[in-house]
Amino acid sequence: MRGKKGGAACGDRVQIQTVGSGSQGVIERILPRTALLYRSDAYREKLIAANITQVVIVVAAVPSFSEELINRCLAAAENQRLKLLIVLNKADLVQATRTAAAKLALYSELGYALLELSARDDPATLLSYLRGHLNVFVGQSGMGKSTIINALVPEAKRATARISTALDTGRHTTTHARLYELDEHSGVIDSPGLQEFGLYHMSSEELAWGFIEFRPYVERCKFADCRHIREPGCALLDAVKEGRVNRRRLDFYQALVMRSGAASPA
Ligand SMILES: Nc1nc2c(ncn2[C@@H]2O[C@H](COP(=O)(O)OP(=O)(O)OP(=O)(O)O)[C@@H](O)[C@H]2O)c(=O)[nH]1
Ligand SMILES: [Mg+2]
Ligand SMILES: [Zn+2]
Repeated sequence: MRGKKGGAACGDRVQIQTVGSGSQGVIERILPRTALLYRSDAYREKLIAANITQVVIVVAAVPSFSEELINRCLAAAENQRLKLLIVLNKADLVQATRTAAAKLALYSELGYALLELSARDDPATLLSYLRGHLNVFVGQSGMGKSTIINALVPEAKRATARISTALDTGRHTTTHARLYELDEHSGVIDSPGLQEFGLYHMSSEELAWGFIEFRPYVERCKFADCRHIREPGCALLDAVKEGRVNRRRLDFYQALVMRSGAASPA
């Protein structure tokens, strides 16, 4: 990258100028992106991947996964108009997977594709979901993102590592995102395990949009700038009370709005 370092994300298309014998080059310009998945806190943004069309959230029963992180990924991806797929990996751990699957049932009820598999036996079932997309695999450390990618793309030879059972976490084995082609029209990006998925850059309006089942209700609230916390005439709060929207999702949304200090719509 010429000048200031950084700025490009895995999946970016760039214009380069070759230097010397032509075996090296400098990035002159990042071409316009169709999508950008990134996270942020109050101080900075961290790019995850660019130009992707589908986000594959990889979870597993062991180590235990954070449902809050799933909701954050969903909200970010929805706001980039990306397709989503949730993969429950390590299905060979039968007992633990059953409990995890029960938790995830909510997301398939919402309409998200949910696929149970084991990277150890048959990740090929995943291929049909990935074709035709530039996919980015995201999730906590130790869920098996790199193991699945190795099974799909043997040349990838991504490092993988045993999880820490003492800490119930992965070991942050993958340190850099990398793109692998599946065929001419499809690719997968392996990315480092996420501990957090800050959404500081999203307004409360965008956050609410990121919860797909809220959409029919939020436009019926009495106040146009309703943040759906405890405002009178809030159609979303009514929908939750009447059991038409799952309370767990409202809780995740409200925690996000409060914690990220999300701005009210202008
Ligand atoms: N039992 C079982 N273990 C698996 C499966 N997939 C992956 N693992 C194991 O889970 C551990 C973590 O796998 P990784 O592929 O390194 O996980 P990751 O998501 O890439 O982790 P980071 O790179 O740290 O984000 C390794 O010991 C894998 O062998 C699976 O389907 N079943
Ligand atoms: Mg990895
Ligand atoms: Zn409302």
